[in-house]
Amino acid sequence: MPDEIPFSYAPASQASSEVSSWKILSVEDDANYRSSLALALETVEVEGRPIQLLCAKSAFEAAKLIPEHPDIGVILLDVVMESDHAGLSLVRTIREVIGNSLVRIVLLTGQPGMAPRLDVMKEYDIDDYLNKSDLTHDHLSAIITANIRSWDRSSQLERAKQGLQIITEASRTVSQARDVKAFAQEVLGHLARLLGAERGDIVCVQYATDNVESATVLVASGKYEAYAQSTLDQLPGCALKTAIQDSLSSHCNVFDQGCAVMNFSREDSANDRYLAALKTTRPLSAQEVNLLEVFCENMSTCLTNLKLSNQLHFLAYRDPELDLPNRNHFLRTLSHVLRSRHKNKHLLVIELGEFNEIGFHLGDQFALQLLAGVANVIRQTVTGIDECARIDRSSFALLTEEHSCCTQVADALKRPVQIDGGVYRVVTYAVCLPTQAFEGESSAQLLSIAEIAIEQARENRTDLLEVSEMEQTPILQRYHLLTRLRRALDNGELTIFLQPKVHLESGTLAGFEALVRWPQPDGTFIPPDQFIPLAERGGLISELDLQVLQATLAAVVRVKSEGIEVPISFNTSAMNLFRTEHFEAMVNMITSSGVDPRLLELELTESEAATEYTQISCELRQLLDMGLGVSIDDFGTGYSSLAHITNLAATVLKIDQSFVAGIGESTDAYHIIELILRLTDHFEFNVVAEGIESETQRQLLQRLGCHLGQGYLFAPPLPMDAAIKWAHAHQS
Ligand code: G
Ligand code: G
Ligand code: MN
Repeated sequence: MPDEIPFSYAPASQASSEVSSWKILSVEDDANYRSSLALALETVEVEGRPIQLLCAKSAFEAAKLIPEHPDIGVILLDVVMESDHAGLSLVRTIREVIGNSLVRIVLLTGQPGMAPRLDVMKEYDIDDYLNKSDLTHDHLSAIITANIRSWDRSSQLERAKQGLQIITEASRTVSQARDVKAFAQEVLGHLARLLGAERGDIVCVQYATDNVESATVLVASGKYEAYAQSTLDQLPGCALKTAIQDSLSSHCNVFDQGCAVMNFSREDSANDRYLAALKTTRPLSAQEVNLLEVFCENMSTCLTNLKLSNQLHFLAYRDPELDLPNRNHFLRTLSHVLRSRHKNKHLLVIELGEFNEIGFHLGDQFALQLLAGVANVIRQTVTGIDECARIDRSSFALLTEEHSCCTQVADALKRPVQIDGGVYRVVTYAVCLPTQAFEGESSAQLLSIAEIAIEQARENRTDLLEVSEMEQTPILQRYHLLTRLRRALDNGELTIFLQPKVHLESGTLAGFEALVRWPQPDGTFIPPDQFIPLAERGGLISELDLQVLQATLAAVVRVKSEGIEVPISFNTSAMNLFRTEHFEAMVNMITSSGVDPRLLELELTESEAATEYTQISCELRQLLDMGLGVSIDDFGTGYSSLAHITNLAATVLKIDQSFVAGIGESTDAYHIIELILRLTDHFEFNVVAEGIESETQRQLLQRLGCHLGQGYLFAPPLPMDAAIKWAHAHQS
């Protein structure tokens, strides 16, 4: 529903003046049929715009074309081409490997009366079908129109969503900036991303209301980069300078063709004011202007908050958005209680569900109002409480004497919440712990136990989870595992195993992958899939990955001293690369080790958090420039599809084990691997197949042109000495 989006999107005709065409792709191996299709589409118009027909003669040709034309709206797909399965395999490739979930797929069936089964349409995410013999102009036109309209609508929504996501993210990172300059630097990056560029021609200007002539460029990027710290006067005369001057005299935002000037200062703010101005080579669309206005509004709020937090020391203990005590304050109160004789209290933590989603769809402001509504319900239900604190973006904590208060709050939140604009139903999760049962834990520990329990409550959709049976809850087990992992990291107990990567033809050594192992006193190992996700959630993943890197560097040195010179790869959770501190620590560690960077490769593994890989392109490029290899793990699953990585700085793709496992069994898996290999060739990636377990798999992969692999067929991950022995026996 468009009305629910916090800004309206403009119809395409308004967005730009020229009449562009809709792109449709026909995938069809029958030349006659292709030309009759072209003829039939010649006169079709949708919303006054003509159709541009692209053609592919095979599934492979199509798979190559689609990533190059992300604006294809509809694909007319013949089912039977190179093989009986070519059409359906291509659908999976489009959705999973190329990662295009928006394009509408219309299946063309050969025989009259042969509709594809409903379950097939659903499984393969196919939108419609058309009988080849039934190609009347009217029928075709109706199907094309309906599908183009629905694609147009969903891609506009998608763009709006991505824009809002960037804005939400911007508010988050910008709020962390400690001074105005860091703030402005963040703004540059976010603005560029909002307009879909890596870097933009952007300036941030600081001025004083009573002395506009004093305006100076605070930070700048793109072709204005050289003017950082200059006065505005020194900027050469250009359309952007004129637009900035317009804005300075009118105090308004200016959007004129390719120029946008956004004034971040509020009417009531102090004499210091800030604006950002950018210039694009093309006219801004109505939708972009809308987004920029929302961005400006948000940044103004952030700027106000930044100034406030700089000025007011007590903000350290107060949540400025809801004007409630914050996490720090609550921790102080909690440790007070734990140390006093009145420890017989109940800790209640409450989370508002889907807070981020509400923010994306209905705006941060609305989400915040709902949150405030929830806080009001809590405070009205529980009287005489010490405090109700906002301990995280979407959660509250409080302490009560009476256990019955906890159930009362949970019950009260089942009723709609009243906020300014009306009443709304909310989903909340709550956790209640008797503080007495957790003697010996610190306040921070107790609060993290409650927060891990909240995750449990969210998973099970429990509105009130009672945590009392200490030893038995999986929550506590996870918590204790996390504590042990912390200790294992402190004591340097983690080690690595090395799994060989081989040349498939000869079976000789091509490299190693370092895989973390956590040894236990009884000689067993806790497998990484049990503690990596925990480390990611528990804030230990950066430390863990750095220790593994340190061990990998040592392994390179050791292996080299044995006369073996092959690269060793180390895994890094994608979420780590989003953190500057981690990235810098990683680069420092590599540089100061003196190890030849060409003997190192970073394997980027999918994190729990959904990530926008393009945001880390810069970091990956820097590693490549240093000489490291960069490889994308588990390709074809989750977020690592072509849509996310074609523009990414990487050298290697690792085909996920699940595809390799299916290769001998399903034609589908075979075709997908074939397509991945031909596509990666096209995009110049090297490919390593993971999880090769049988000779058949190895031969099929080789036949498809895959040269490198890894798996139990050759060797499992091995301890250092065994790996060196293996290497000597399999040297090229
Ligand atoms: O070995 P295996 O069970 O060894 O590994 C399971 C998963 O854990 C793999 O997906 C692998 O990518 C991941 N993994 C292994 N070692 C590390 C590491 O050092 N850091 C990170 N982030 N992930 C790792
Ligand atoms: O996701 P990543 O590629 O980093 O993980 C490698 C994982 O695959 C590790 O858990 C490793 O132990 C495991 N592994 C390596 N070779 C094989 C294999 O041939 N078969 C299976 N099932 N797992 C494998
Ligand atoms: Mn890996």
